[in-house]
Amino acid sequence: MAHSVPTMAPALDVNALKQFVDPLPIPEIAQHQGYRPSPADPKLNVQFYRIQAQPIACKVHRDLPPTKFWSFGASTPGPTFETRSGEPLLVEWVNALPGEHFLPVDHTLHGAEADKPAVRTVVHLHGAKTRPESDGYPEDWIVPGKSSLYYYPNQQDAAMLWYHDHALGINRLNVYAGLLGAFLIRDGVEDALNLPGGKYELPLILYDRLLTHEGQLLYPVSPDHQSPWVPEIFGNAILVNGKLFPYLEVEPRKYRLRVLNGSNARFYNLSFVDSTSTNEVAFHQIGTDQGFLPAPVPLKNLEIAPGERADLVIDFSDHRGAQLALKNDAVVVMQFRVSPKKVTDTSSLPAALRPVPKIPESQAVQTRLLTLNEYVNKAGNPVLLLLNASHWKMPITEKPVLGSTEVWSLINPTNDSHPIHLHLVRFQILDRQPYVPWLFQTKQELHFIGPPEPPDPNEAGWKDTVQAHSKMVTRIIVPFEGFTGRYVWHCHILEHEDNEMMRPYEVISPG
Ligand SMILES: [Cu+2]
Repeated sequence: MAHSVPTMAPALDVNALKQFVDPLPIPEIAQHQGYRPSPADPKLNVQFYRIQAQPIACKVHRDLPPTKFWSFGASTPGPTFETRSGEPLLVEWVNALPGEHFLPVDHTLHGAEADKPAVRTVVHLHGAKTRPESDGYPEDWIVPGKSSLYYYPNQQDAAMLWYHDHALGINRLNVYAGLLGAFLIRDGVEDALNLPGGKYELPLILYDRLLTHEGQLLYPVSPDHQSPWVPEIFGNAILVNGKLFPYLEVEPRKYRLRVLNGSNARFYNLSFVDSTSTNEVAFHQIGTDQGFLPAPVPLKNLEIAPGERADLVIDFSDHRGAQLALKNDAVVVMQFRVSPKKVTDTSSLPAALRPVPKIPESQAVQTRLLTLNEYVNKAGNPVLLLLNASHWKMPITEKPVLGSTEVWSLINPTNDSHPIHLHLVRFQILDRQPYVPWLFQTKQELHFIGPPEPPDPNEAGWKDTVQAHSKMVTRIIVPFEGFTGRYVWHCHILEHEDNEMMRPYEVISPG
């Protein structure tokens, strides 16, 4: 990234900390508190959960004092929901936070003006097919002392979703504070695959944070006191399930790792390295944002952008007694300690997972050309980001018809890759093609300078977030299924999203 990020206070030298002294925490499974009538069918009772956003303090490393966070429940990440496709549930999302924010609110950003309450929350279940009133529309925020009751039908394929704050203008601060957690949907297709399960299936929720010498969260500010917003943030500490440099004792057998990039802005390039041989260990990706790929994809490294998920299977059986490091490029993130004792592994890595039929392009009734825009000041620093040169408050321009399929061409003239997420729907990536940005900016001409590149094999499944690369046109094909109403699409770099790189869209009824 080209932009330098100024900081307020001296940051901790994380490399001075001892590595691998804390075991990897596994977030607890969310427990329901009885049953309530379903809003879809009052004769039917569904599981009811109550999850509270609250301040906590917890240790990210043995040798640091407890860090202040905001979390859903007693830990951050919050509890993991475990549910099955077709089993609906209700969640009462409670805001039990204090009245003041502990991170720097920028009152010049849309929705975060000085007359708005400083602390606001609204929860979005990323990847869920829900009605608009339960989707966490960024303006549907609530203040401390209030709660919202959200209904999740879970009428969708097995996948790892995640819940996080989505409040307009302060979403980046609330997620950074710790308001996120995982949500697993399971189904019969998954059951039949005999993948590693139980204690052999683990979430790996990655996010980076900037820590001070006192081990507290630091959110950097710009030199402009009126507008502290910064275009991106990169932490000195990469946490896994909330710990810095954790270790995990594993058996020499297959494990299933559910990876989520929950960072505000950091893209990861992950690999597993055997400390004795320094060789990168091969693994398989079996699923993406919206569930299983057609077949396992062998990988040596995984590129994952903010908001994306990857379902991995790694086999430690050839590494008895060894230590493997999970690395982001050259940086160590965590350690796997493989026990020397031989074990029997009855789980499978099937050659075929499920069919993912390619949507023919001819099915699309409309193609939308949508630009990703970055505006810089005289010093060359970004000050605003937009989608299709439109602000949040401008009238809705994207109104797909329920049941129809569209192609969205994401035209990216900026120097950054932007992970673009659409609420409600799942989609497939058609291709990415390099083009000449100035010809499009001046004459609206799409002049391509290379062939269209198909998605990588590990992206060729159902997605809800796509990396729209710099100087490329990224085309996705989207069936608009589920519900009518107002949703959003946005960049999942949270600093971008909070500074207008988000737009409403509306699914309308046919005829
Ligand atoms: Cu962006």
